[in-house]
Amino acid sequence: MNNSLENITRGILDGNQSLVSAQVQAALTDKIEPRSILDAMTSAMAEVGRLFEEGEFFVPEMLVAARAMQGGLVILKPQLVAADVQPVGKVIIGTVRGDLHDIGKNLVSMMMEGAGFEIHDLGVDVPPEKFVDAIKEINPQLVCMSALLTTTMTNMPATIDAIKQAGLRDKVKILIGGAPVTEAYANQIGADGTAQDASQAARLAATLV
Ligand code: B1M
Repeated sequence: MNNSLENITRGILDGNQSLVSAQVQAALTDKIEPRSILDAMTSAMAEVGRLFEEGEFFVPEMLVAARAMQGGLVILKPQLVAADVQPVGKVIIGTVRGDLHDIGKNLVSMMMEGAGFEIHDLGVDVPPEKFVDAIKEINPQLVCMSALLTTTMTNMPATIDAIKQAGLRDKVKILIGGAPVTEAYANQIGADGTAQDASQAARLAATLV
C-alpha cells in the first residue's frame, strides 16, 4: 500500500484528524485515485468497528476515529463530486430518528452527488414528519434513509407509513441502507430498494429515477 494510504489508515485508527487531512491531501497530490483513498478510509473504519466489537476500542475511540475520517472526507469530497453537472434528480437523505451515525449517509450523499444528483441532506435523528415536510418542499424523486442500529431501523417503516399517510408514496422512490439493513427487510417494509455500500446506492439511485 502507498505510504499516504497507510498513514490515512493509521490516522483514522489513532483518531488523528490532522494527519488524515494532510495525508488525504498528499495522496491526491500523488495522483492516487480518490476511489482508492475512500476505500482505505472505509477499511480503516471497518477495523475500528472490529476493535470496538472485541472490546479494544470504546465509544470515545470510535468517535475520534469518525471525526478523523470526516476530516479526510471534507478534502476528498470535491474530487468525488463531478463539477457543473446538471442534476439527474433530486434526493432527500437522512439518518432516521434516534440514530446519530452519519458517516455512511454522508458517503452515500457524496457518491450520489458524484452521479449527478442534487442532494438535500436532512442530517441525523430525522423524524418521519421531517421527511414528509421535505418531500412537500423539495419535491424529490428519491428519498434515502440510513440506519446503523437494529433499534433504529424500525423507524424506516414508520417513516414510510408517514409518507403513505401524507399521500406522497407514489411520488417518490424509497431507498434504504445501513449495516443492519437487508434486501429481505427492504422488501418487507415496502422500500423500493437497498444497497450494501455507497457506490451501489448511487448506481441503484440512477436506475430508480
Ligand atoms: Co456506533 N455502533 N454506536 N457509533 N458505530 C455501530 C453501528 C455498531 C455496529 C458497533 C458495534 O457494536 N460493533 C453498534 C450497533 C449494534 C447494533 O445495533 N446491532 C453501534 C452502537 C451500539 C452504538 C451506540 C449505541 C454505542 C453506545 O452509546 N453504547 C451509539 C448509538 C448512538 C446513536 O446513534 N443514537 C453509537 C455511537 C457511535 C459514535 C457516535 C461514537 C460513532 C458515530 C459517529 C458518526 O457517524 N458521526 C459510531 C461509530 C463510528 C460506529 C462504527 C464503529 C462505524 C460506523 C461507520 O461510520 N462505519 C460502527 C461499527 C461498524 O460499522 N462496524 C458502529 C463506516 C461507514 C462508511 O459505514 O455507516 O455502515 P456504514 O455505511 C455504509 C453502508 O452501511 C452503506 O453505505 C455506507 C458506505 O459504504 N449505507 C447505505 C449506509 N447508509 C446507507 C443508505 C443507503 C444505502 C447504503 O441508501 C439510502
